[in-house]
Amino acid sequence: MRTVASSPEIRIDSYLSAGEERSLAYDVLDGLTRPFKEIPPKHFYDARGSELFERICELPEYYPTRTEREILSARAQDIVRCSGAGELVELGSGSAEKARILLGAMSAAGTLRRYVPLDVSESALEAAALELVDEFDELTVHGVIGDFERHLDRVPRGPADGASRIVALLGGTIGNFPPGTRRRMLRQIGALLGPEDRLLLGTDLVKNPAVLEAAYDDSQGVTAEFNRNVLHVINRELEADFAPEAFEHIAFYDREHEWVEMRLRARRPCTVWVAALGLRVQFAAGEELRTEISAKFTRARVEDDFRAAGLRLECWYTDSDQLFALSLARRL
Ligand code: SAH
Ligand code: AVI
Repeated sequence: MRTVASSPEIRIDSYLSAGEERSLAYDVLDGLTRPFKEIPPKHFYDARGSELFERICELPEYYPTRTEREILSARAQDIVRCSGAGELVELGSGSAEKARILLGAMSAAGTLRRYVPLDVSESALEAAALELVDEFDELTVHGVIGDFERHLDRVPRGPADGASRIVALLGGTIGNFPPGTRRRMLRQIGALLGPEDRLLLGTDLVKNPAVLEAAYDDSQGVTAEFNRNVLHVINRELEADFAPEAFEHIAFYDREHEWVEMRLRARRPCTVWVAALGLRVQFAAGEELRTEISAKFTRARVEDDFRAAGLRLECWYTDSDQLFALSLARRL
């Protein structure tokens, strides 16, 4: 562990560095030598990837961010009143733009104490911490730079006086895990909850495939650039020689699995050398590399996943067009 920042208001601990490079190396070695090539989506998010994601959130086609923000703005008071929480833990916090809404409601209720963001992106987490302590006088931030698949046990314990907390996983990020991993993650997140704590989970909902496909293949090509960013990350971190423009961005809705899949398709045959791994990888023309799944949910699917993870749905909040949902859950 390395403490990246320490002041009366902000402490940031990092569990990445050497461990993170190893995780990318493992994922590349494992994922690019499979019969169907695959890289997990967490490797999109270096500083450039986090900026591209912020641009995606502003796109007219990408409805999840603005819709979840609207639901939160309408329901934040309810959520804070119902939980009495004074602390917000946010997994995959990014720019913390939605946390700001919840922290505002806690501040108005007079309960606000601490924000605990956890993210792989150091740049996004540091910027968010600085902005938030400026905005809320009573707030302290304890940030954790880490991987929520490996470092949930590094999330600091809840307030010493037993005050309750909300653990949030927003934006539909839970949908980026395959179904089995998703339930395992929910169970591990559930282990962070005390009896009075709540999980706040954002899930994108099943809808017209045309709306979904446009959201992941925008007309300005920002999502395509975000998708190809993983190749830039591998080039830089593992001394590889991918030509990102030789790969076409693909996004389609898989009706059977009810998820959007993003892939990169080789426009021509290519051979890639990954120097740090001593690995040569061949792509045939048209061969695809899967870079992300983004599962879409129904209320029944969320309830089933909660039950399987030892949680129960307490409140279900959605928008008038039923595009996106926020669930408040607690331990069974
Ligand atoms: N919660 C924000 C950001 C969602 S984007 C929102 O709702 O808009 C997903 C975020 O999760 C990014 O900030 C990314 O850096 C982070 N992330 C992705 N995989 C992660 C992992 N395995 N561990 C920790 N953070 C991760
Ligand atoms: C972070 N995650 C929930 C986004 C999603 O919609 O699955 C990532 C994303 N991929 C393409 N656009 C946005």
